[in-house]
Amino acid sequence: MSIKIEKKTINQTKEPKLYKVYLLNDDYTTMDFVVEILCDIFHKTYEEAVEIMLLIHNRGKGLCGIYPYEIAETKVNEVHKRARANSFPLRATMEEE
Ligand code: TYC
Repeated sequence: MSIKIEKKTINQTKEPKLYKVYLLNDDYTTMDFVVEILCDIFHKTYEEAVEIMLLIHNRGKGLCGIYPYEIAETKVNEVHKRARANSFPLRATMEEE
């Protein structure tokens, strides 16, 4: 008598890689503008936005959100477009999680 053991793959669906989006500090972008970006593009509350902005100001960079590749890329582009339109040098970066 033999016992058959069937190997079954429980979950073959692959999760998409996620990317962290950061804002970087600089000496020229106003604090108010960064707070506005965090509220409008990253959907933070005003209080969260102020906290993240101050962290960036004090430590050099700060995490704004974690997204699939294309959404992260769109956020970075939106930040740069809006910064350029307002003549600020504000930069965003993305890193694989
Ligand atoms: N350091 C800027 C200032 O003193 C404020 C600032 C905060 C700029 C966060 C960019 O991502 C940034 N006006």
